Amino acid sequence: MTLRTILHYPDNRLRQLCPDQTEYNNDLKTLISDMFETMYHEKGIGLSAIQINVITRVITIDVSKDRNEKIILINPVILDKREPIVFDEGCLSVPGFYEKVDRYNFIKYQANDIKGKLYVAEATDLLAVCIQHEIDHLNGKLFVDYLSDMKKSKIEKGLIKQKQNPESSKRSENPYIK
Ligand code: QAP
Ligand code: CO
Repeated sequence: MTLRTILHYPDNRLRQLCPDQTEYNNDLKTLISDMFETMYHEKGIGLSAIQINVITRVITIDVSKDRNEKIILINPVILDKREPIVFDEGCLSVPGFYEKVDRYNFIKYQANDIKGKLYVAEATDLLAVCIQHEIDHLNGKLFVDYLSDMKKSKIEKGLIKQKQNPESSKRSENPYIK
């Protein structure tokens, strides 16, 4: 179990297109357990491997109140999406900033499990939005890319300033955990 460092916007390493995860071995198990440890430590509900600088299509999620419902998505693909909604989103790679993003409130998706077995499932509400957000990461996309240039550059400047003066980086609680 190892806490990994999370990359922060505007780090260009977050902009890579991640290739499929093809090996289902102990390295993958270690990656996933480190991702959950890091995600829980940082009070996140979703984390993609690329956020800890591992360039592969692996996602960990837990949107439950009690933080005990682990979801693993490997090579996820959205098969169907319905019910457009606007959702106020944040990201562990964009700490302290939240903005509205257009998403879908229902998705059907496929993914591999930790043994490589393909499964199909449906998700709604926060889980559905979280999966859409995390799949964007696998394609090098961040929620700030949906915002106006003005909002985006404000966030970029804020995070660069925060890095130069780390005492100002007071991390708030994640408001998505009810
Ligand atoms: C992505 O985000 C997400 O700014 C996961 O100070 C977000 O876990 C999907 C976090 C919203 C759907 C809806 C952010 C924690 C965590 C922060 C997160 C912070 C502390 C964000
Ligand atoms: Co994110």
